[in-house]
Parts: sequence; C-alpha cells; structure tokens
Amino acid sequence: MAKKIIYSAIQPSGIMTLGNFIGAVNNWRSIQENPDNQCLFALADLHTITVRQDPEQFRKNAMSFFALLMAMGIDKDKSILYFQSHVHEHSELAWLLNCYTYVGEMSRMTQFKDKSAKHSDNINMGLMDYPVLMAADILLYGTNVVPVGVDQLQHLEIARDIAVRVNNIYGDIFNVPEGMVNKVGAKIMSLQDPTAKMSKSDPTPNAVVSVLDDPAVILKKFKKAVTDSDTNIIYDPENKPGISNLLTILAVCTGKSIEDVVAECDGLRYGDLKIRVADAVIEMIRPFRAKYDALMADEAYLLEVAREGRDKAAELARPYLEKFKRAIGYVLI
Ligand code: AQP
Repeated sequence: MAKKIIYSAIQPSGIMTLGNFIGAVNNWRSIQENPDNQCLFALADLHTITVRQDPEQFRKNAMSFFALLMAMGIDKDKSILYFQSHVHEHSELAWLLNCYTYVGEMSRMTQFKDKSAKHSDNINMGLMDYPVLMAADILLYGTNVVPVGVDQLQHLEIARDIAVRVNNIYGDIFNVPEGMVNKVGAKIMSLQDPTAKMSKSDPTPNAVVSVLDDPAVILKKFKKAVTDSDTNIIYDPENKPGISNLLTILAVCTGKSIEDVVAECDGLRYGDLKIRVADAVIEMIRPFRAKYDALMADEAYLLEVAREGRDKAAELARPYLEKFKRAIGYVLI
C-alpha cells in the first residue's frame, strides 16, 4: 500500500517559539512514527524573505531551526528533512500555480492583510504570493495530509482550491490535501495579549517564549503573563483567554487533558499556576537543549543531513512537476 504523504514546514524567521513547537513540531514527532506515513518537513526559507531579513542573522536562524528540529526528534531516517530553497522545484511549481491563482483571492488573505499593515514599507509581491508558494510546497509531493496550526488553515484552503482548479482543467494532476489540526494547542496565544497569536516576530517584550530561552527567562515571562482580575481557574478561551492559554500550555507540556489539568489546578492562585506552567515548559524543553548545542557545533554534519534531505525530496517532487508541465503542454526533454 502506498504511504500517506504528510507535508509541513516552518519558517526560520526568528527563533522557534513555544507556539511553533506546540502547534507544529511536537506533532511532527509522533506523526513520523507511523510506518504508513512518509513525512516531509521543510524549513520554509523561501517564505521567510517575504519580510526583510538581515543576511547574517537569517543564515544563523536557518541553521538553528534545522538543528532544533533534529534535536527535538525529527529523524532524518524516518522523515525527509530539508531546506525549501534547496529544492528548486518549489519555486518552479509556484510560478506555474501563479498562473492559476487570482489576484483577488490573494489580496483577501488575512495574513497578507496583517503583514502588509505591519510592514507597510515593504509590501512586496512575495508577501502576497506566500499562499501560492505554500500551495506549491504541498502539491509538489502529492501530499495527503498537512499538519498545521489554526493560523494556516486559510492558506491550506487556497491550496485545495488551486489543486481542484488545476484538476478541473487538466484531469487528475494533484492530490487535494486535508489539513490536520491539533485538538489542544492549535493556537498558542501571546503571553502579553492572549487574544493574539504567539508569533516569532512579535517585538513585545515577554510576549513570546522561545524554545531556546534560559529557564530563568521562561519563568520570568510566565510570571508576567497577562491574565484577568478574577481568581477562578477555569478553561474558557472566550472570557478568560489568558488563563485558558496557560492551561492549554500546561496540558500539552504534561501530556494531560485540559479537564485533568483544570481539576489539578483548582484552588491555585494565579501566581502559582504561572510557576507551574513555567516549570512544565522548562522540563519539556530541557532534553532538547544539550542535543541542540552539540548539533550546532557540527555544521558539516547538519549540511550533510540537509543534502540528503534535498536529494530525497527532489526525487519525489520531479514526477509531479513533470506531470503538470506535460499536461499544460510544455515540451519536456
Ligand atoms: N502560536 C501558535 N500556536 C500554534 N501553532 C502555531 N504556529 C505558528 N504559531 C503558532 C504553527 O507553526 C507552524 C510553522 O509556522 P511558520 O513559522 O511557518 O509561520 P507562522 O504561522 O507565520 O509563525 P509565526 O511564529 O507567527 O512567524 P512569523 O512571526 O514570522 O509570522 C505552522 O503550522 C503554524 O500554524
């Protein structure tokens, strides 16, 4: 039986956050353990330059993300782990798909509108085209399932629309992928504004926990987390977003259900809950740190793994790209 193709990616646009870990990478680790799955996990470094990057820092961040993914347990022998920019087929398919995507639908994307407002001095074509490149990433491998956080669902929907549109013109070219969203932790919120997503690029001090923060820093950030003036610990994202966010983080970090965590925390003061959550995060992150440091000290090895991933990904991608090009009418040689 053919394996299920699973595709997901992460942008090295800063330092990996707790939100990225809980919403994405933590699941990748378990999905790759199913022998019926062929997983591809990419560093979406082409997407990253839709926002201007300092070259030296960008390279550092990319290597850091790659090492972190490995340290967190993404296994190069179980999954294909690679840099998006190393597989040129992504860019080529993105161009082709551009010609099957409408300007109107791209200009309506929430992320495009948000990022255009945040980076009004640099509303580049790439920012608008981000979802088409993401569609190319996914469709290039005949992907069946895309694990994502809630924030990326709109882009996944567009990828599905583009796939259906192409299939309606040329026949059965692309698989139409399904999304896979966590039941718990699909949207970890900012610690300073629990109505907004925790994002790598958020400049607000103490809003974002990075998975590379020292334990003392993590504790300080949680102690300063914005909650409410009430004293009840209940899970109610709408009316108590701060407390609910803390409970979600605690549940994921301890592997317990929200109900169990709420029951265990009943009667705690908010200050004690914050310390409990911080401790759980610190414990969850601790094992990665030593592995990460060792990997970062061996760039030659990281690059070797990246080359291996690139070759495997490109080999899978080529037939899909060729099939589409043949259908369009390109002369293939
Ligand atoms: N706060 C979050 N909670 C749950 N999941 C999240 N993801 C991101 N933030 C959260 C998920 O992580 C995966 C990789 O995301 P990305 O790096 O490709 O892009 P992003 O969603 O734009 O992440 P950031 O942190 O907000 O980056 P910046 O600040 O650079 O835009 C995706 O599956 C995403 O859903």
